[in-house]
Amino acid sequence: MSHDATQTPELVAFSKDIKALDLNPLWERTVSQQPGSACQAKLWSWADLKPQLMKACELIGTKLAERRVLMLENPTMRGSSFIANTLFTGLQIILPGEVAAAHRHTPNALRFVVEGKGAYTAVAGERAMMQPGDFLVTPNWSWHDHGNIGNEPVVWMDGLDSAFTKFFGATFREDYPEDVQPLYRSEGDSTAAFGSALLPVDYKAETHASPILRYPYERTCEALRHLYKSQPLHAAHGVKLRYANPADGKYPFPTMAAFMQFMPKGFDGKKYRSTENIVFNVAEGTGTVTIKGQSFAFGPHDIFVAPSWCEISFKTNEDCTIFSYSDRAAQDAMGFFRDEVL
Ligand code: GTQ
Repeated sequence: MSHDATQTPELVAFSKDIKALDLNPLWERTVSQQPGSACQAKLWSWADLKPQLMKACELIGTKLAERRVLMLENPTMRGSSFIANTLFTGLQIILPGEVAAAHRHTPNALRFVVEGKGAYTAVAGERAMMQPGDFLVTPNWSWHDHGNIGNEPVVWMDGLDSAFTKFFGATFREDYPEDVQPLYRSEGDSTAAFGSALLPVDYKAETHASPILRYPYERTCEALRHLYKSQPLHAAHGVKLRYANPADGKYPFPTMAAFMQFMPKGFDGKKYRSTENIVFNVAEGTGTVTIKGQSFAFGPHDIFVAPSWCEISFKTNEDCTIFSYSDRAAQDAMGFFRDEVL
């Protein structure tokens, strides 16, 4: 129906009258009923990020900052602290000898290790050393603290679903009474119990998050390399695997999915789009990504965001291994997820 047909003097007067009651006619709806969001595609280069992280180290300690994190904010969402409607992305740096004190919160968090060795995260009584390329899980409401017992700065990317808790009005946080939580499991316990396609015989999931604390980079790369040699490439993704919650085969979080993909040198991928909001972090390799017609050259440790329903395609100059996370878990659970290769 044409807009004009709904603009008779009677209807205009009616619309005006009901406004006083905080009512609006659906036939004048201005909100778009199409996929996609107002968010922008953007790439943050490691060349810009690293110096600012080092500068932050000179200016503030982890005692004062609690977490020394630079938040990557979508230019269309200034002041929100979010990189897309549904996702938070931070870059965290911790210096040798520093501790990021124990706390817990209702948002789930993931870590993707970018650079440096010698840092650990402790989650619910178990410590895991973090190596570059590792993907780590911090289930919601679990106590967590981080520390660096090595001799170089360590940087990782934090992905949180805090946009969800904010949306629902369900954000809670608490400090642990000590800086460092007591450890009551041995390092490697969660890997031994859940990390080999085996489960403890009477295991019943207590949370929706994966019981695996650390998904090591070497094992992920081994799997990708094997499949690259034995199977045809996906036209848009190359070889792409999703990190699984071993307890149910679903996602590591009820909200967020995480992935690693391998695209060989010279890969010229098809365009793809999905309803996911996706954040990428380049583990290895260089190439060009085109998002909604905008091309970005990328290299190791660059971070870029592809908002919902943006066409995305990859071209590589070298073998590329790229981590990503998205809101696909939540969209799948709600039946909203759609995607297509174009
Ligand atoms: O390491 O616990 O980027 O609580 C934002 C909030 C990291 C963390 C962030 C957090 C953390």
